[in-house]
Amino acid sequence: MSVKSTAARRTTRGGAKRRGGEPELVQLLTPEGKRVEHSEYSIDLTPDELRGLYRDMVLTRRFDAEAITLQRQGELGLWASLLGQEAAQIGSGRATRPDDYVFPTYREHGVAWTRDVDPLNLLGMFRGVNHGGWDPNENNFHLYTIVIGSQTLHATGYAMGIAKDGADSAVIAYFGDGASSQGDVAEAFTFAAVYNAPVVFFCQNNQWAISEPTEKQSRVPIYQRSAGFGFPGVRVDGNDVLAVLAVTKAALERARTGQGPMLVEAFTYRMGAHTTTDDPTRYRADEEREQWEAKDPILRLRTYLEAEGLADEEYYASIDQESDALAKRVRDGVRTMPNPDTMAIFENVYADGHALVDEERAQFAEYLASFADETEGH
Ligand SMILES: Cc1ncc(C[n+]2csc(CCOP(=O)(O)OP(=O)(O)O)c2C)c(N)n1
Ligand SMILES: [Mg+2]
Repeated sequence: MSVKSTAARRTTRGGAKRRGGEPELVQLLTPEGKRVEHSEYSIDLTPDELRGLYRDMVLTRRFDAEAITLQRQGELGLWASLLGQEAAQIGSGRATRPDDYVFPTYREHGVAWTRDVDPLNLLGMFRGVNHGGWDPNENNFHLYTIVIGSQTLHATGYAMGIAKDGADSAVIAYFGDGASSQGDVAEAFTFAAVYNAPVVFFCQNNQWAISEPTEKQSRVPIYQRSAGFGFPGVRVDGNDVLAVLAVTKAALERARTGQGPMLVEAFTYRMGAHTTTDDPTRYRADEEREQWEAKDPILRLRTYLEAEGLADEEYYASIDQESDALAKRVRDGVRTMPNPDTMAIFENVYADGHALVDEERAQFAEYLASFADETEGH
């Protein structure tokens, strides 16, 4: 795999074209599945690597669909689907190295997949049986973060730390278009720029923050906002896994080689609801979804693979089989997840204990014991 990037510093105005006449959006695979070149970003993948990206996206989508079903069956309290964002997540996740550190939001199931986090472990928090479900340091994949934008600060602090340690790895922070309006993100941009921190800010712009459209977040395309902080930004077609991979690799390499932070805006669309508690038909037009279905990231790569003769029916059948097996493992696994001990909620609040927590623990134990008396009385 090879990637090249020349200075991704060219600033652009809000129009659809860059000054050089190239589209504002970096694209290497058109929605019709045609391979195109870009003057600043390029990538050369082997057939195995291309098929691997397809497999990653299909399995991630299947896992996601299974999780939605499990929520509908009452096995999960909530699920935040990534439907439509597979290329943005797989492309960027596959751009990372094992020694890089990833700070996700609550929706980075595809990125988790690329970091070898067992998909089953992502479900514990959504089932309410744990607060995370994986060891962040095992795969350098931080726990999911629901406080919008806060992980960009954690990522920046971490990046400043590894830079001081002299490490040659980088950090990537995921966030949404809505999060880009948060003060935390502005503060993270400031610190990252001033300290030249090796961090890539990866914004998945799905054009909505629940029911709030992107026009309410920014008067300029999101990728242009980094310019005011003093570092470059680029907009990539978030439904083009090749372009996302090329751009993110270049941004991470830039960070690793001491050139500081970069903002990558992956322009995409989540075809599903914000979460399983949301009904997007209340605020989004059906035609909008239909337009984006035509840009489906998986279909796009499949069209290309087929046109190039890189995959046959046997290959697709094997991926389908693998998807079925993953879905079954996830279904069985979630249903048999052990419930935590009720008192466990008081653990891990403070490393060395705390008088107030001790008091609350005792009160709660007494409260639970009061039910035992009632049961005995009947
Ligand atoms: C600090 C904070 N404010 C509000 C919320 C409630 N909330 C959860 S998701 C969300 C929208 C986030 O939109 P965006 O950043 O675009 O991410 P997306 O879910 O679209 O991927 C909001 C407001 C929250 N979790 N944290
Ligand atoms: Mg959004």
